[in-house]
Amino acid sequence: VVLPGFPQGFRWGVSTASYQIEGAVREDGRGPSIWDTFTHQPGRIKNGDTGDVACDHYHRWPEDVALMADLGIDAYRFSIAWPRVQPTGRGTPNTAGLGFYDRLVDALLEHGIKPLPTLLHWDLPQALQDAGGWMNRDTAYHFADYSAVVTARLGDRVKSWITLNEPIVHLAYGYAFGMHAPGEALMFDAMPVAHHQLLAHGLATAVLRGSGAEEVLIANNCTPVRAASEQPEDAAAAEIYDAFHNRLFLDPILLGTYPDLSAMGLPADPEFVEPGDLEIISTRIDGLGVNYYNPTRIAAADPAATGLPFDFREFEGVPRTAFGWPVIPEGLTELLVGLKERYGDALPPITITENGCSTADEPAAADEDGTVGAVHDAARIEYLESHINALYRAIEAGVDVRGYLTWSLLDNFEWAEGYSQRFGLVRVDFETLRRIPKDSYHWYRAALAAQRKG
Ligand code: GCO
Repeated sequence: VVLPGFPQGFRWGVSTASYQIEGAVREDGRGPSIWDTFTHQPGRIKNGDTGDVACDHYHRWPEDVALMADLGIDAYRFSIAWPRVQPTGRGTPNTAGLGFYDRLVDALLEHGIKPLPTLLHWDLPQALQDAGGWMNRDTAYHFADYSAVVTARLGDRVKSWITLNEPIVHLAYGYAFGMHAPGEALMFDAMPVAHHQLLAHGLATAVLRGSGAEEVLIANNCTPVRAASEQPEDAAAAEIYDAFHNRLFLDPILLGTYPDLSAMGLPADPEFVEPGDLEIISTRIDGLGVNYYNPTRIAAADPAATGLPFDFREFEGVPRTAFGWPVIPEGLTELLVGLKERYGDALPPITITENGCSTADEPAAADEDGTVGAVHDAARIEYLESHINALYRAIEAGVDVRGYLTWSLLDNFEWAEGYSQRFGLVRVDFETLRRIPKDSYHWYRAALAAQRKG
């Protein structure tokens, strides 16, 4: 394995999310989430897949922790299912649900793996959705209360927290365009969803810190935006998209201001932003979680025709993942260096909280040495190696990056794609739920061992 030597203390790990792996959706008092509702609506998810069983991690977690221990990671990012902790999103905590995460945290610590929980990776309790979900400002306050409940139980052992996962994707896919739960297609009338998630993040940051957290992060999906041509219209459209995708969830937190989104119909002073909100939202964070998959290429569009002031264009002549996503590792260097240029001293240390790819791998019938069932996911190894190298170049260029967590430990429920896109270092046979470490697992293990040797 040829990787450069990363700084001492750099954290290596893997990421997962509750609804994507846990299954056991009706056990131990868990309430329904918006993803339970959505996946059971006909036509929403490829092949009619649901997260009812997923990887059955809720029962098989000891095996999964053993896989992580053997992998030799420093940190594990998982998410806590709010409806396990508060089945209706508010009120008395469900101790059985909390107990699951309690045991998981203990097992991780026993193996020297630092737990890095995300408080919400999209699986909002359905009862809160029934009251408007993230369109309703109250959800932000419920989230702060939920954060207090979780830290009261885990905060003695968990010192690093991530508030929300990818508020931009939840806004866009969940509320504006409707391909994710809750399946709303409000277009830019969905903008309160951005603000209320940001408010929730700020309120929870204060709660977490008040109860002894040493590190609070948010995990944002970030993409470097490239204009499709040198035409000024395309450059302007790329600026708008950058403001929407990246700056909408970074400027308020890091600078205490909203970017100009007038081109997307957001007034300069929307009524849902109340006095004092931006101070709460810009509560200092200790780290920025960056989820990176690929850059985005944007051309101008006529909003009258498409409803959008930008249009997505494919990158040409680049390799693609099984999902069809372009593989452009230098986009990661570009992104991180760009963040540093834009935010300067306001940029906290970065952790890559997701990066990975789907591959169409199948277990091999039999290898020459007689091994049966190995999974030769060479494309994933190449993806990881090139992106980790790109990350290193950003560090060399002076960006403060403290960790890299790959998406994902296991093949899992990939949202609207169901089980058809496999992102795991470990293959999951969704018939038998058997785990099979892929070649990339063995590669990552060797890479981490080499880092430890220095
Ligand atoms: C996220 C991501 C993950 C996905 C991964 C591959 O929001 O954090 O959507 O949950 O599985 O990004 O698409």
